[in-house]
Amino acid sequence: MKLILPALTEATSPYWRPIKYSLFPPLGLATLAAYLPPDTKISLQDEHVEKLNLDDEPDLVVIQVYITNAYRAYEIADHYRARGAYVVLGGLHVTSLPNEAAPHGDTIFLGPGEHTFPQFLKDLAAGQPQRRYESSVRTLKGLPPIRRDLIQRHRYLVPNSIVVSRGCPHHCTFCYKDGFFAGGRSFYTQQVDDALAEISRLPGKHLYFLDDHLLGNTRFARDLFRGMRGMGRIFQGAATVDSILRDDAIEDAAAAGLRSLFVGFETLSNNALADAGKRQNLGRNYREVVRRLDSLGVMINGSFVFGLDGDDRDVFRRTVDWAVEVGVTTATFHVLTPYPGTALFQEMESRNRIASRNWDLYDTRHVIYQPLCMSPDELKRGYDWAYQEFYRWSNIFDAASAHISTKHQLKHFFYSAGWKKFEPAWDFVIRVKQLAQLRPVLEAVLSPVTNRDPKSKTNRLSGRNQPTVEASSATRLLLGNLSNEPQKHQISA
Ligand code: B12
Ligand code: SF4
Repeated sequence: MKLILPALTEATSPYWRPIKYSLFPPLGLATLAAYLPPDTKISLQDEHVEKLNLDDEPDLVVIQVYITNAYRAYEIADHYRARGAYVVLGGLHVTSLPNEAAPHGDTIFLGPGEHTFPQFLKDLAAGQPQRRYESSVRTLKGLPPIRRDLIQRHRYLVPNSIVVSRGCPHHCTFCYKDGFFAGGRSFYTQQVDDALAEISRLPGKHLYFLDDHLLGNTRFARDLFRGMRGMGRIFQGAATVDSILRDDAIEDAAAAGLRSLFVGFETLSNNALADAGKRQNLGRNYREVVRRLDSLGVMINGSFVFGLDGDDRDVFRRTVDWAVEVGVTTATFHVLTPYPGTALFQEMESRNRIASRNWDLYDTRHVIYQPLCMSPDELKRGYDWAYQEFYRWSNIFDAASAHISTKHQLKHFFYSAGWKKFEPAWDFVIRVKQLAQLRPVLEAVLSPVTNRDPKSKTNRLSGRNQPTVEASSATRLLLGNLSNEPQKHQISA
């Protein structure tokens, strides 16, 4: 039996970042593999990190299809069907466009696979597999332990990725979530004890929770984090702005080892938030979000979307300036992308605003629709500019200086620079298969910060526009001349 995560066509493009694709192993497939009989001979291949062996002759081939790997997934599926294998396809893109996927598979799956895949295996064993399975039973109770033994840990920087919930309680119009979970619950968690058991099975210290919204269920989150205290873990995850301000779950998370958080700010405009159905962000004080995380020593990966209907040509500079000023550690910018199956796609399609159906381009880096307040070219150039600008040495330095403690400043600097400024070094380490050697470095950068640093008195978020003299001079000493860059250039968009 063979399980495959095909790589995206973009693997040959100049934007290809091997490190981004060597972060996480194929968790979805390892989850499905747990339902196979223990004596099955299984091969799990991830094309992002290894060359596929396509000369074998498996009986059953299981392929996971995202939007940007869809064409490659279909190609591999056709190949194995021609060799006589039984091929099944599932995942987000198959769920969005089942009719497109169906001709390439013997069976297709819509939605999460925890209930349908074991049912299919029974039907297959009985010689009566169906053409199509749609998930409706949604529970993570009794989930068998993920087959992590099939994962080649040495190929990933973060082999300990984990999900303890599925979906999200919110309904943003651009998100994959509502389409993927249609026909059943769209947000549910594991039992806390099961989640803790899965965590304790993971070796090492560092974990990355890939849940859409780790604080989506406050009670679950609190119990989970309280159970994790004393486990000596450090971890990263994702949550919404409202959940950070809502209660003290974020403090429990920090006490349990949370060191960096992906936060969906998306836009600084209230109108754009309302348009995108992102009600949970409306009227929230973003600075307060940053201040709270900063006070807990949690670094921020801020997510921002460009091209929402209210966005004009100034949106790029406004966003980057804000992110640098408040001290966002890393920023992930996206060109608004209407994924098929979302409310946004339907809306744009009904207004003839979809400009391309080439799924390879649906990677949040290309403009595949007609924006309202600028041209597609302006949007693309503004997006490129924002990345360049945010990750200029001088801006990395400035953003790092926004924090309260010196240690947080240094961590910010190394994390942000390490992620974006040393691409050739990452490529080399991946080529010589030594990624695992860098895990202790990552763990060191994620080590705790106590904001009782005597040298730190205030920061920009608490009202002053400059970091404390002592703190910034310590950072400057360490960083030397790195920030000696020319003046900021004008936005090209
Ligand atoms: C980790 C992650 C990545 C990692 C790699 C993932 C990996 N190695 O598996 C990296 C960083 C490389 C990445 C990259 C990208 N990602 Co990504 N990623 C995720 C994330 C956060 C978690 C995925 C995960 O592990 N989920 C947990 C597991 C358990 O769930 P799962 O993988 O979906 O598998 C379940 C089901 O889908 C189903 N299933 C899947 N396959 C099959 C097959 C069969 C036969 C069956 C029965 C069932 C089945 O069963 C599994 C168990 O329930 C998701 C968000 C999310 N919550 O899913 C986004 C997400 C998948 N990514 C997304 C996107 C857009 C991208 C990028 C294009 C972004 C970019 N700008 O570069 C790239 C391209 C990826 C590609 N290869 O094409 C979108 C996909 C949208 C879409 N409609 O396809 C998502 C949903 C994020 C979002 N909210 O928009 N990503
Ligand atoms: S909060 Fe995030 S995961 Fe939840 S619906 Fe909105 S974009 Fe999707």
